[in-house]
Amino acid sequence: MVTNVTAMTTADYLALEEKYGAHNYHPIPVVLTKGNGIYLWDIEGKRYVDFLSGYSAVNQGHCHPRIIQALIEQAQKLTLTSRAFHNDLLGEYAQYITEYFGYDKVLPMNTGVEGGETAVKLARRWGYVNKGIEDNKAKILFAENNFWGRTMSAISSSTDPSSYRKFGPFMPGFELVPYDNLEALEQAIQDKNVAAFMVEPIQGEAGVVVPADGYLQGVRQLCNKYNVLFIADEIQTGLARTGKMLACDHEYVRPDILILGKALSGGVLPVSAVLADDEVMMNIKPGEHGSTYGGNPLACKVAMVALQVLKDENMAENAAAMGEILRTELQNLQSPFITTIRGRGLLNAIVIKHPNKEAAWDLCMQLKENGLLAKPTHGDKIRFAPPLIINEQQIKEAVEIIGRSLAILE
Ligand code: IF1
Repeated sequence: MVTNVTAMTTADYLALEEKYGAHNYHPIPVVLTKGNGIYLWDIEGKRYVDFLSGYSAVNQGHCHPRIIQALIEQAQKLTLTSRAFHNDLLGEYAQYITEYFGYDKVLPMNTGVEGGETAVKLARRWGYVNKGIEDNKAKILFAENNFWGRTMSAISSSTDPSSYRKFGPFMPGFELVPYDNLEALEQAIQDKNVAAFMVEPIQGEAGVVVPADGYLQGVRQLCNKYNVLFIADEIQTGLARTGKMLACDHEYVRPDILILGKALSGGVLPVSAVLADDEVMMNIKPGEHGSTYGGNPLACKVAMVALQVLKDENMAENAAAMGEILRTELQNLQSPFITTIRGRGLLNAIVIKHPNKEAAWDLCMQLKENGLLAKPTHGDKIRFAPPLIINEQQIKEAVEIIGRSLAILE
């Protein structure tokens, strides 16, 4: 047992995790102990600008006072009943979130990947009941380089070997099409056994890949034409992150099934939601789907406040404006090592070009030294996604840190 916690160093914390925790991550070696707004503090008291936002779970900023207040108040009253009984917040929450996004019904889950699983089940069921697909023949289409989590279903649709390798056998009935390619989608979607196309409006894990203008409109039209459900995975792109409440809003497109997670709780606890109209949702009857924690009163209360805060503080508008400034300021650095700056709102990535394969990691280490936290992905990309409450002054300070840190690549 650790007795003298105050004396522990960063190295001690790393060693403890390494010894007793599974090695399924390779984190930046910083041990965080406090968060507030756009800032994080490590155990040595050093402050950092958070440019990851818990992979877009803390859009509202760390420990947002209204969200934490709701959490504390509800935690002292009632946290979980299971769905064996009713609780006095689920109905209110269901009304709130369905009116907020304009769908008939919500199905509450916890993690993002459970939201994806739920959407796939809803789509298969709709395929059999409504579209008349022969039993067990339903297909779901996914885009290449998708990411929607780590369950067996999610990795069964993955094209990333580090996600699926040596975890087979895989879920049948999943097919892939290239992302941002409407011709290929039209080819695949004509198959009468296709129930749904599940897609991220901007691919997150793939490295913030923004499709061509008109792609989402095109997806919507093809889904209409061939009677296929459009499932939007907005777990990472939704909730104001890209400068609109939903990334689909950029193209005025309404998916048939909308999956939300991450910032739905402002980073406080896992809360996900699947939204759809009755034609899709009412096919699932009592006993056919659920979760112990899904729809718990603590999650319902926190999610309502987390959503309200996004609107009250105009976070979508701020993300749009600050994203423009961030990308412009990054351009102005004129770094020879940054080949691409892309993104929408405050979901952005840069691509590093450097003879050293470790350059993106080295840059992130230097960013940490200089007080900014970001994480490389796929070797050469770095995601820049600060909380949506960041202001212009803070963006400029962050870019100053980035500019200064780039010097280590020279
Ligand atoms: C990890 C990235 C982000 C997601 C989309 C569903 C889920 C996710 C579009 C599942 C999760 C995560 C999980 C996290 C890394 C991460 C990520 F690096 F992979 F790309 F966000 F940037 N759909 N994304 O992005 O949600 O079940 O995790 O709640 O460590 O696996 P979850």
